[in-house]
Amino acid sequence: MGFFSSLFGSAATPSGMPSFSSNGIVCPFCFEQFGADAVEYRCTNRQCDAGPSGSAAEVDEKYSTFRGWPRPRPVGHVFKPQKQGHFGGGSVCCDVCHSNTPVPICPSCHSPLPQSSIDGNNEIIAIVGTRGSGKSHYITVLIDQLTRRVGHVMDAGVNPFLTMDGLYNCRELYQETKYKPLFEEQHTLEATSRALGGGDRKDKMPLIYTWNYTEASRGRKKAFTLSFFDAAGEDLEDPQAVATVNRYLQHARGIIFLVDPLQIAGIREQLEAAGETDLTSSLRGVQGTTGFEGVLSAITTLIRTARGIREGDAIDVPVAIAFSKFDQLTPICGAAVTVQQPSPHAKHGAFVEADQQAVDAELRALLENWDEGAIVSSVQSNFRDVAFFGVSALGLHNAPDESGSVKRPRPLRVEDPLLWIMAKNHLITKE
Ligand SMILES: Nc1nc2c(ncn2[C@@H]2O[C@H](COP(=O)(O)OP(=O)(O)OP(=O)(O)O)[C@@H](O)[C@H]2O)c(=O)[nH]1
Ligand SMILES: [Mg+2]
Ligand SMILES: [Zn+2]
Ligand SMILES: [Zn+2]
Repeated sequence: MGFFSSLFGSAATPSGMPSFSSNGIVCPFCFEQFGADAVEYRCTNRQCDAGPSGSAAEVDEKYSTFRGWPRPRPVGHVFKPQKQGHFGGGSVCCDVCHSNTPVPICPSCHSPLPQSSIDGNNEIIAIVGTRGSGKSHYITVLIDQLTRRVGHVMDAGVNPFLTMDGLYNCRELYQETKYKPLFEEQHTLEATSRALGGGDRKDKMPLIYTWNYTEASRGRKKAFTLSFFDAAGEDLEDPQAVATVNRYLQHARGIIFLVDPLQIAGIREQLEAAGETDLTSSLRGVQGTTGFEGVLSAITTLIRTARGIREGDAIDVPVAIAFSKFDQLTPICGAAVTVQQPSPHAKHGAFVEADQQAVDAELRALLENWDEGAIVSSVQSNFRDVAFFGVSALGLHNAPDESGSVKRPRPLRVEDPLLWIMAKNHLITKE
């Protein structure tokens, strides 16, 4: 419960003040947790010479390692504030050049911290799933929807986080690694690289946005950080590598578990019986994967260990089980009407519970029909709060051809799982 109380705790903190709740701050880059007084700063003054005169500029080993740079680079003098507990650009001065525009950074990875994270308002939504389940395409299309449509119609500003010194620029990162290949070149994205192994890891850099909104009840301006980390399915299937995403899961406010319906035997049989034989293009990397059950158990074990929740006790993090590539299921889910309709939530400016319940009921019924009801029970036996969703990143009649070409994505309901988690955490209203 300490987890959720941190959210409410910070909501009660006067805006602009750091939250000193015992849970402290979670870095949206490395997901390490620390107290507000541990925040360090980086001087942004290019003339600032941190070393003894004539010596080389200070290299940042921590940040270079985090970014996977082959050689450590100087990116500005790092210091701890002299007077603990002072926040905001104006109140902290560089101990060398006395410049008063330093940026707050994470003590663990030296990444710049958005103000909303320093305020303790971090919303880490973990997006997990087996290899090839569609995580990268989903994140790409979800971010496009959030920044272009959903935020706007919900009266929220969804802004990519960037630093003035250009060290981190979420907009560019998203454009280069996600938007350009999928929306402009109209080609499927490559399988995500593993977390370990060094090198330039642009596709493993979390994409960080701030969601700025006005609190409905009190009219106050508020903001929280949304951090999207595109894990590799491979990492989630390998018990050794899964530790690297451990912290990410540990601090998640909610989990979006993408399930590739084509990886589920009962569904494949239905599709084959319906005469759908060409499923190959959406099945990249499926051979030899651990499958839904394996990843589910790896993730539940991690969360249990990290949060000290005993086997048998339900985990209280909301879990959205989202069937990806739902476009492929049209031939076999004739009875499901709601899930095929456009998402109503954003238009209403609130989360429409009736719609979510209808979708959830449809999907549970479909799973029963397809003899896959065991999926429902296995998720429910571990998590208290489970809802089923159907999403499509690419949209109807847009499955990639053999060369991986697609048309511009026309997504279906990609925002629903995220909005459900946000509503669960009282960040948007329900109706
Ligand atoms: N029909 C259809 N196919 C999709 C959709 N999204 C993804 N795919 C297909 O599924 C493949 C895998 O998707 P990715 O997003 O790369 O999967 P991933 O979960 O990121 O995979 P890893 O990075 O290996 O863990 C893509 O190359 C597409 O062929 C969708 O909405 N509809
Ligand atoms: Mg991927
Ligand atoms: Zn960090
Ligand atoms: Zn300085």
